[in-house]
Amino acid sequence: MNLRHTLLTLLAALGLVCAGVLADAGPAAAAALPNTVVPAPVSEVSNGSTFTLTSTATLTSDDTGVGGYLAGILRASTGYALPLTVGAAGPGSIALELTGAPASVGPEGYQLTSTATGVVIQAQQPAGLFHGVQTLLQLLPPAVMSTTTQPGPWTVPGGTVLDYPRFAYRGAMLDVARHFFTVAQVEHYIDELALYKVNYLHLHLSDDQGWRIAVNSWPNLATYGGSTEVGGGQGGFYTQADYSAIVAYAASRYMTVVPEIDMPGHTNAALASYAQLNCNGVAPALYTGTNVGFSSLCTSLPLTYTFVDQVVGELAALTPGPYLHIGGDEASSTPVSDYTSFVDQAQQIVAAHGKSVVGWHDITKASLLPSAVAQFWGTTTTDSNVANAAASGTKVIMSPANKAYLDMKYTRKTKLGQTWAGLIEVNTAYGWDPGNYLTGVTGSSVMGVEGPLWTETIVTSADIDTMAFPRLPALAELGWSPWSTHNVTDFDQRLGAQGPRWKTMGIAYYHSTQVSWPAGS
Ligand code: TNX
Repeated sequence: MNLRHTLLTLLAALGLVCAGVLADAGPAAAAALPNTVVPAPVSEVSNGSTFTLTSTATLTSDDTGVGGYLAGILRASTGYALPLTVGAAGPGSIALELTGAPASVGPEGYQLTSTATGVVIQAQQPAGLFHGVQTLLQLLPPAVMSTTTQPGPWTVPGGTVLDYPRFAYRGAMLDVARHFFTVAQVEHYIDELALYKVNYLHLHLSDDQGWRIAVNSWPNLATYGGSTEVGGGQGGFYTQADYSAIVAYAASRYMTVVPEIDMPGHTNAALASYAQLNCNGVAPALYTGTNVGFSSLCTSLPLTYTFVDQVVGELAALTPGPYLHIGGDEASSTPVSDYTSFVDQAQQIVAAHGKSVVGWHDITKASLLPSAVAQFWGTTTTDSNVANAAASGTKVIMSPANKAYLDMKYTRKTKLGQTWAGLIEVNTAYGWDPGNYLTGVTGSSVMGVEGPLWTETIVTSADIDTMAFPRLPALAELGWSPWSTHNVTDFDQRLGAQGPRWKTMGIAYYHSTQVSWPAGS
């Protein structure tokens, strides 16, 4: 190819690009908004205008909490006064309204309209306003997430976003048993999860290595059973007031806490705390290793069920959400008939305390109550017990370990994490359809998606960040966005747009080479 030919080709390409730009610039063009929002909205249409938030802007909100949340973020980064008027949201540069939303948005969805003069978010419930606010923040420049004053300009592309979730359950699990995390650390993670419209926080509150919630009727569980963790550190536990603080904080981010007490296996910390819970009456030593499957509650002992009833009773009383998770996984030292009889009784106890039972999918070996929910954590795409349970009405939360486990390494080089379920790069975490993955578990059998973070190797908040970001947003998108939006190239670009935000917020994310990160992020 000679130089003249190359030049001509370049000029022709430029001409095409310019024509494309011009064609998109007209206000009437039904172009998409800039590709920055995760999870992908149901629909978005540009109107070609731009709104700029200035120092004289005002906020109005029909909901105090959501208005205050948005004002807090915007005031910190813009340095503007942004006075907030609550109730009877009228005109305001940004208005959050509990009227006017189309019926299709449901309890969690919203409609966002931005024009040259302002932004209006309409929803049927405060949760929808909150999710709409997350979208608005992602339409503003990344510096909006800064906690110190930044220069701006604070522009929002003009257009309309109509949005609502595909699944009712979009969860993240944090294992606070293998390593303990403080209330402040959990709240920090809640804030990060909220950015991606996650609405359930599952707390794995007990395991062989630690019991993390104070139970008044069995005080040694926390004071002794909570006194260590993997590797022999000092562990810790939540007082009931601490736990309630987490629940309230989560609620302020429209997130429901699902507490888990893992039974009948994964119970060494409890068995070590009370000799009388053991079949032989002898308490084992506390455990700080990482083996699984060696401990079991004594399923033939009547006291075991008194214990379960009292623990579940106290936890249910502290938990406003509808679910209580009984674990039930890897009970390899419990004979199967003892296991199923234990699950039968445990689910009745949970129901008697007014909650729907959730368990790892191992519980589908038992015959379950209609309200029971199974959480699939297998690495296969067929499981006959789960399929049979789904056929009889059991709802399933999808957490396939080789796709959704946030403690798996990204690549062989990842320092943290495990490999037993495989390596999970970003596109692997994104590349499956929760609604059409497990044989016999499709459509309305699928309640949603959850990303569990087991913490055998996870010690700090930075460790949490590295394993959860960017895979958690990938799972959050699978839980929220319609399958019709699924497109890996588009996703990697939208995910890349989050990089500068995470950098601004100090989120120690993994710089996957699969993602198109903008320069400098
Ligand atoms: C399996 S998955 C477990 C956990 C471990 C995890 C580590 C499941 C329900 N149980 O006890 O922490 O693997 O990846």
